[in-house]
Amino acid sequence: MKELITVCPRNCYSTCTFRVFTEDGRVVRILPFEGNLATPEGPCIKGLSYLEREYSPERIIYPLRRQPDGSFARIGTDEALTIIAGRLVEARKNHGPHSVLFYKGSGYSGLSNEIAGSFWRLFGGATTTYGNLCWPAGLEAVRLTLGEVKHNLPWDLANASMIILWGKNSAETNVQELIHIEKARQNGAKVVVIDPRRTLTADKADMLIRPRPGTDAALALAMARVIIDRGLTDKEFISRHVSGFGQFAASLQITPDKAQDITGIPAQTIIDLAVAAAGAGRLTLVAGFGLQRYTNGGQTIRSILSIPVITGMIGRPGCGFNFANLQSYIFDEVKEPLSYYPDPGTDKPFRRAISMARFGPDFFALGEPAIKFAWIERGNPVIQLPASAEVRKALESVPFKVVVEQFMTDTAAMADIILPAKGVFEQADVVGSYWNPYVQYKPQVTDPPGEVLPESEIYWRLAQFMGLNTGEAGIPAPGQYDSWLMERISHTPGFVREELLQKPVIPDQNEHPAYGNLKFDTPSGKIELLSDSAAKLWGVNPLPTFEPLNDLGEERLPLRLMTPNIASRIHSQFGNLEVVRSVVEEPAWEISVADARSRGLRSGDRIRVFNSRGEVTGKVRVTARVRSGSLVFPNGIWLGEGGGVNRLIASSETDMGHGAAFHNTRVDIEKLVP
Ligand SMILES: Nc1nc2c(c(=O)[nH]1)N[C@H]1C(S)=C(S)[C@@H](COP(=O)(O)OP(=O)(O)OC[C@H]3O[C@@H](n4cnc5c(=O)[nH]c(N)nc54)[C@H](O)[C@@H]3O)O[C@H]1N2
Ligand SMILES: Nc1nc2c(c(=O)[nH]1)N[C@H]1C(S)=C(S)[C@@H](COP(=O)(O)OP(=O)(O)OC[C@H]3O[C@@H](n4cnc5c(=O)[nH]c(N)nc54)[C@H](O)[C@@H]3O)O[C@H]1N2
Ligand SMILES: [Mo]
Repeated sequence: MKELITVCPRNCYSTCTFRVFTEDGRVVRILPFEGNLATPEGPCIKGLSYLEREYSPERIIYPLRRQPDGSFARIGTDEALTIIAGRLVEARKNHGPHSVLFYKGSGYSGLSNEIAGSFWRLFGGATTTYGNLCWPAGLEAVRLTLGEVKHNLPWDLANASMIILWGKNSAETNVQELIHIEKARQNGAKVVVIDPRRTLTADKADMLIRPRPGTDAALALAMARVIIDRGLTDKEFISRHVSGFGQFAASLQITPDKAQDITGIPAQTIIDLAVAAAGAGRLTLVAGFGLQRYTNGGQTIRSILSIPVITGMIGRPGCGFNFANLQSYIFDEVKEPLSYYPDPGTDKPFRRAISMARFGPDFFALGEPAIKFAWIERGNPVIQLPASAEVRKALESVPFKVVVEQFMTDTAAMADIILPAKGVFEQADVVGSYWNPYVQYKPQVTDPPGEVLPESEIYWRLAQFMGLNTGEAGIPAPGQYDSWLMERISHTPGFVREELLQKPVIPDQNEHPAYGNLKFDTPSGKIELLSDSAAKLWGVNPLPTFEPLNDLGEERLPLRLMTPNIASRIHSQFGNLEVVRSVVEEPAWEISVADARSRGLRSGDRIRVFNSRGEVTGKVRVTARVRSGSLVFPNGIWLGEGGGVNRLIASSETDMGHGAAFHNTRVDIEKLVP
């Protein structure tokens, strides 16, 4: 048996390291790698399921072409690439390069993804997307306040005396974080969860606080007011390191009583929580991504962040604000937060871009040239983008579509040609993370099956068919890929290449505790509670404020729709695997006991969920885990399994960062008679 150390390249906080064993070129076993202090217990069920995923009989391993009757048939790789190259050249010649849409999702992370950008640049540009479905409102809120987006090492949580998991469901979306939270608890720390749902994480906490969705800023600002009114701030820290404190303090209109009306949390609970947080000594506040997927998401994160700021809990062990840690995310464009926004000055010649959150309306507003060719990789936009019915219509209007995929997803099913995508073990790469501080090398472990080619090679071959000169373009020839990767790493400061090939490496420049030198890369050089940039860039109040949710014209609908992530999937991935199906319940529409009773619903009943945008049908599950007034269904469920929640969701952006305000949605339901 051969053993290698590798890493899971999914878009997930944890980015687990694991040991993989092969026999006769086939992966036979996966075990934890204890040397990664963030993920010593190894991967979750999804990582373990790679044993099945890579060899699944449902995997697409040959190029497929749509037939006149709508079915797919296998074709040769050269034939597929010749057809694609011909279509690309034709589109560019007749309509210009911007008639080609390049859409990339978040299905795979690794340095090799850069090669796609090199190809489309060499092609002469394309229409692409800007913004992001995931986290940009929060990233921008943290950047505006602290200058950079980083936090302490994951295992530093063990040093905290109080941990507030604010809209973070670690037990499902970052399960390894619980290892460090459990250590803190053993050391006597108190753990509080703030989430409208009674999550699996809440089951492991000392206290659960359940605000109405989208009202967290009111809760946070009321807490800040209590802390200030009672003289519990860190005055020296504020005078040295915080800009705008006076204006912030003077602006706080939300009393605990008022916050009770807005959030539904008793005023006394708000006061007690504020006093406990200010007196904790070592408070780490961990904010998830779910609560910033609202029209007020950026302002919400700024409001919550004010609590560790005014109590001086920044730049010390056991303290801080954990949203994302981009210190090892060194290869991804988001490192320069504004660089992926449309920049008419520099970007236009190469790129025409539409907002990811507003994909449907922006697509139809594109003007000339219209999209004649779409290339989709690493993503499943037909079900993961908001207003998905419009997204489908947009893609239906495109005469020729290529999807690079491992499985027959709802998006792949719309392709004219499907190119099979590489599996996790089939190409070497380097992977960063937004939580795990390590940069990790992912060796090639097995050969790809069938005619699977990694994207780097698809692009190189395609360029040859099109007569493009890849020489200087950063698109390595097949035999040159490994040296391309090593060359690329060698430009990154703080790397010992040989060490990286052996085990995960924390870059030299990793700062711990984060902001330990108390230097902040903001215009004032201080932490900015008052941010002129926030007002200038995004048109929001320069101070953190509570903004009631914009209900997008559907105020009268009774239920707020929440579409969180679940343990058994990464968004739309993994749900098709036998091992995953064998351990999880079928997805169902979760509703509170009170809302179920008033509608005469019982678990197992079928319902129609609807609003002005569309409808979805499915089974209900009545549960005490859901707050009354909310309806919960996970995102990522395929259409054939009863998914399609994004049909109900509007294409609206968050207040900053061009994120998607998925959770602003209101719906109504109706019992279906069997
Ligand atoms: N197993 C698994 N792990 C994952 C993923 C996955 O799909 N599955 N996805 C990965 C990716 S790409 C991402 S972006 C992250 C997502 O990780 P998170 O963003 O943390 O996950 P979500 O489930 O969207 O939201 C977290 C919690 O926020 C709560 N929430 C929603 N609205 C509010 C609100 O208004 N106030 C408060 N206080 N809480 C609220 C939800 O109930 C949920 O429990 O996880 C990563 N890890
Ligand atoms: N309603 C609602 N919708 C949401 C969210 C929500 O909270 N609510 N969350 C949003 C968030 S946070 C995110 S990050 C997005 C995620 O949405 P997407 O970015 O679309 O990501 P995935 O659903 O993970 O799908 C990725 C696809 O990539 C494929 N893939 C995997 N590896 C490779 C590879 O190496 N090459 C290629 N070519 N393909 C590969 C997988 O098979 C999978 O089909 O969804 C968003 N959608
Ligand atoms: Mo995400």
